[in-house]
Amino acid sequence: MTPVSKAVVQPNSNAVHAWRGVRSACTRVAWLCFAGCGPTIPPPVAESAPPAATHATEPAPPEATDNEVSAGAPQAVGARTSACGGDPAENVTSGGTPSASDPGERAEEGPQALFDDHTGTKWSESTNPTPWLAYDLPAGVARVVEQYALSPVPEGPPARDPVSWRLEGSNDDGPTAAWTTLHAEQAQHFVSRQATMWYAFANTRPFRRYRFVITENGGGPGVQLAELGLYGEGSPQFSVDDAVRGKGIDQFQYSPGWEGHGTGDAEFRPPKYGHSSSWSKRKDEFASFTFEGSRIEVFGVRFPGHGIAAFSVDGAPEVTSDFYGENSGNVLFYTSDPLCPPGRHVLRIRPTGDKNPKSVDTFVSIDRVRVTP
Ligand SMILES: [Ca+2]
Ligand SMILES: [Ca+2]
Repeated sequence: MTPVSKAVVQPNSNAVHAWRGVRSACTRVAWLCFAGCGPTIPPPVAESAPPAATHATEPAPPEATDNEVSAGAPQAVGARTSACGGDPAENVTSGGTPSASDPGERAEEGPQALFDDHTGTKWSESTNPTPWLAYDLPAGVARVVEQYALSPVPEGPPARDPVSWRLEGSNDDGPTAAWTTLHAEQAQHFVSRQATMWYAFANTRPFRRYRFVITENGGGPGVQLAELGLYGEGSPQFSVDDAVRGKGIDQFQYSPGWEGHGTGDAEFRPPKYGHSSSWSKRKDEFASFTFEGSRIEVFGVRFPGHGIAAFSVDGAPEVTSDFYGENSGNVLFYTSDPLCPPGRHVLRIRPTGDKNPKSVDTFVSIDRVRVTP
């Protein structure tokens, strides 16, 4: 196999995009999606005690290490799915039961936080560098998983990121279950704290249980992870944080009247996706987001001092939504109509300067978008 690496530094932003691939005879690909600046990665340490659970009594499937790292939307596995006559790839982590080798540092930092579609919540444990976490599908349900996504904790540190791991499946119950290795990776590093890394692998077998076994972390105490998504065949939905800026696909552009974009407001309620938000109250200021897909959704921050925003795709008539609320919250404020056939589109968002009479101001605050391919 011949490793290939390539990196591009985009002008007019701090974004660094890089991709590297390893070619093989495998017909599937694994891929990573990211944007932003690369963290400093400390050297790894030697692996400590392995997970207590049993492992791999079934033969491993063919090697699936044909990796590509790219800036942009996840690459579809199998048939393309979209909002135009088909559902996106199913995220199988719904209605089941998560578990982990170690309890979270805090009650809200247990494994359930990995499956809430929000990078402002995390699974965190402070001592074991090689923990495992598992997801049992609802009783009687088995699904074929062919791709998965990892989102880092926005504020880091990289020393607590997973670096090497294997993903396993099982149809057995109990602590002596036999696990089949579906995919394994080594020496992986998030390129930015807004990164989501996507991997795909060849699999045709449905499993009731999936387990993510971390075999190496970044050298620090314990492991943290914000999200783990397990997907079937097709094109999965994906989120882009408001802090991912640039002139390319799947990036935000803001006119000068917008503020924020940083990743340092973790302490402010409500929890923000990526621990960042972008806000403006000036009606002549625009935020725009270019994407390729069939639907876009906008999540923002509800607050007592927020006003009314206007949304438009490709210059179509605007649709308005009120960001005011008596209590703060993280809310889906806009869902586009299906954009068929899937293609390239530009979303624009602006504060209207109008507000609910109960609101004390006219701010509009964006947290993230979710794109349906
Ligand atoms: Ca989460
Ligand atoms: Ca955000």
